[in-house]
This record gives sequence, structure tokens and C-alpha cells, in this order.
Amino acid sequence: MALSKLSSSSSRLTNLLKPVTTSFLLHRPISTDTTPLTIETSVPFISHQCDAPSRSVETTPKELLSFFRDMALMRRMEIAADSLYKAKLVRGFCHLYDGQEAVAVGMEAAITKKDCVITAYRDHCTFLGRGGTLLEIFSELMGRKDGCSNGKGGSMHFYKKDANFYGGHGIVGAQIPLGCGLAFAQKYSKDETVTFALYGDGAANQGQLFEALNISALWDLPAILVCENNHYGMGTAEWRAAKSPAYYKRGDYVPGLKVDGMDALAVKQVCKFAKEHALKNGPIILEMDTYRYHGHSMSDPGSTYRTRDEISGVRQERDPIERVRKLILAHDLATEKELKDIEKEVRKEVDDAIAKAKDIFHSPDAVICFSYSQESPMPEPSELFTNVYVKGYGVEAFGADRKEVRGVLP
Ligand SMILES: Cc1ncc(C[n+]2csc(CCOP(=O)(O)OP(=O)(O)O)c2C)c(N)n1
Ligand SMILES: [Mg+2]
Repeated sequence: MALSKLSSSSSRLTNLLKPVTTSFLLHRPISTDTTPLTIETSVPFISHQCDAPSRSVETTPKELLSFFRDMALMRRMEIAADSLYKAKLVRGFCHLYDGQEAVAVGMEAAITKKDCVITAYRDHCTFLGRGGTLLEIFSELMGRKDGCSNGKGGSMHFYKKDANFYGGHGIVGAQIPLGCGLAFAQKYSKDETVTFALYGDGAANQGQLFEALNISALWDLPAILVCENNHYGMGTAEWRAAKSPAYYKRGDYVPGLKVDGMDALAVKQVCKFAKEHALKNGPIILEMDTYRYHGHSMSDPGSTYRTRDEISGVRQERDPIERVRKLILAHDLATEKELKDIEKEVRKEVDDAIAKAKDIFHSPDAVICFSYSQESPMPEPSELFTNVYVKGYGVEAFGADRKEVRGVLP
């Protein structure tokens, strides 16, 4: 573990967190101060077939405070989703992202909403990073009409077309070739944008990754393949599944970089670098060294294939929110109390969104087909087949005997 190698003595840590250069003025309003600040990444980038970006990352007090707030919001949201699940208000599959927040936040700081993002089923925070709202998230989780997929996708299938977020995919690895297809469209339309296709260390062992890489490299597609290496695929540790766990090198002829995925500034730096690289030269792999605190999904307590010490060790040494908190305090950008107040604020924001998602009352003629709280309607049954097939192609539904047409889908 990268940060675990660092001395835990507070004086050493304070030295490490000191800026390379700094010229900010104290007593400026913390949330709007854009005075440049340069901070060294926690560990060096490791490169394969390309140069590594500089470890000195340009940032501002405003950006660091927004990293802190955004990651705290994501963390709180995931913890709330866990409680809702346990209260049986969320059903079906649900995979939580707490621990991995720096990847979503750092990536968004480097790109625009014109760039495309596509990921797997662990998608709540990626959606929030793309500008999705808490209300859309909790509504979707609870199968409500106001969800980002009209309550029909659930946890694994969040989408936000207006911010070029293409989901939310449950088939492991399937999003990788889809992402390369998006990059093909971007190259074809010459719009100077790129696609970030995120996948896990488990998915990295699939054949389709290499097929997609081959064609992307052959055609110089602006595809950035981000392997979020949280070190486990369900209950299987990476060392049991991968002959080479150096995922950044697995593209062979495709350049790659290994990054501390718990350091939001390092993630921002490498994503910026990768975007420039991909527009000029074609695909690149970014391996983000990260960690999930929760089990794989809600049915996995996450403690049978790894030790509690391992989990608490990562929390203590590498936690992405705590890292930014220490940076903010070391540079006197806010007080401990101000940071605690931000955490209180996000807690309230999450609670308010859940209350709203539960209590939304739609049109008076809304059909309540299956509801856990008295007022909140699920989508109407007639919605079952909408947004599934393209309209006008006459898709027919047969009975089990396949003889009789039972209905024509809209
Ligand atoms: C094609 C396919 N095979 C198997 C599964 C079952 N499955 C769901 S998640 C998962 C593990 C994937 O691990 P990883 O890619 O590391 O992602 P993480 O869950 O760690 O984010 C598996 C095997 C699936 N959904 N799709
Ligand atoms: Mg994994």
C-alpha cells in the first residue's frame, strides 16, 4: 500500500504535505480563493511506454475545499444507501463506492461534461460527479419515477445523457468496448473530446479488454481506459486472479500509468495528461490503485476474504478524504471546525434528498403498484417496456409457448 510506507509521525506528515510553492493570502474567503497552490502527489506515477506527468500538481484552496466537500458528500450518500438497503427500501443489486471517491472527483476536475464517461455497476458516485442530483440517485435506488432512469434501472444502471454519462453496466467488462465505440464516434466527429471507460481489476482479465484495445490503438481512438484496481473482484483477491497484477502494463503496446487512486490531486493530474495524450496519440491505460471499504455488494459483508486490519489500515493511512483534510489543515485553508461544519451540511443534504425521494407525490392519477412508503409511487406498469426497444419496429411479445402474440410493445 502506497501511503502505508510513509512514516506516520505527524511532523513527517506535515512536511510531506507542505506545498512546493505557495502564495495564497490568509483570511480570504475559503470557498472562492483561487490563488495558485502547488502540491506534490503522494507517490510517483509509474509509467509504461510513455513519460510520466509531473508530480507537482497545480491546485487552489477553492479546489481543495470542493474536493473535500464532494468526497464527503459521496461518502455520506453511500452510507445512507447502505442503511436504505438494510431497511429494505432499496432492493436488487447495490454496489457501493466508498473508499474510491478520489477517482470520481479527481477525474471530473480534469475533464468537461463534453467528454464521455462509462462505467460498471458501482456507479452512484460517478453519476454524482457528472452532475447528477441526490434526489435522482435516491429515487432511482428506491425505484421511484424521479430516478435518473425513471426508477427502472436501479443501482447498477444510472445514466445522464446530457452530461455524456453512458452508465451504469452490470455485465462485467461490457462497458469497455462500448466506451471505445464512443471514442470512435468522437474521433469521427472531430470534436476533440475523449471517453473515460472505467473497469475493475477483475474485468481487466477479460478478453474483450484486449480486443477493444487492439482496435482503439489501431485507429488511434481517444479512449482512456481506467482500471479502478480496488484489489478484489467479488471475494477474489487480485493475486488469485491475475498472473500480472500490473494492470497499467497489460495493454502491451498501449501506454499506461499507475496512479495513487486515493489521492484526488494525482488522479486529476493523470487524467489531464491522459486526455492530452489520447487526443494526440490514441488510447492510454490508467491504473488507479484504490480500495473499497464495503463488501462487493450488499450481500457481501466484505470481511471473509480480507482482514479487518487491512480495511482499518487503509482507512488510517490512505483514506482519500482524510488526505485532503490534512492538506487543508496543513495549509491553513480552513479550520477543523469549518470542515466538520461542511460534513454536517452534506449529511443534512443527503437526509433531505432521501426524505424528498420517499415523499414525492406525482400526478393524482399515478398508479401505486408497489410501494414501501405510503405516498411514493413506483413507475406505472405501462412503463415496463418503454425505453427498452426503439419505437416503431413492431416488437412483439409472445406467450411461453411462442405461438400466440400477446402484445405489441410500444
Ligand atoms: C460477464 C460477467 N461475469 C461475471 C459477473 C459476476 N460479477 C459481478 S461483479 C464481478 C467482479 C468484478 O470485479 P472488478 O472488475 O474488480 O470490479 P469491482 O466490483 O471490484 O468494482 C463478477 C465476477 C458478471 N456480472 N458479468
Ligand atoms: Mg475490483
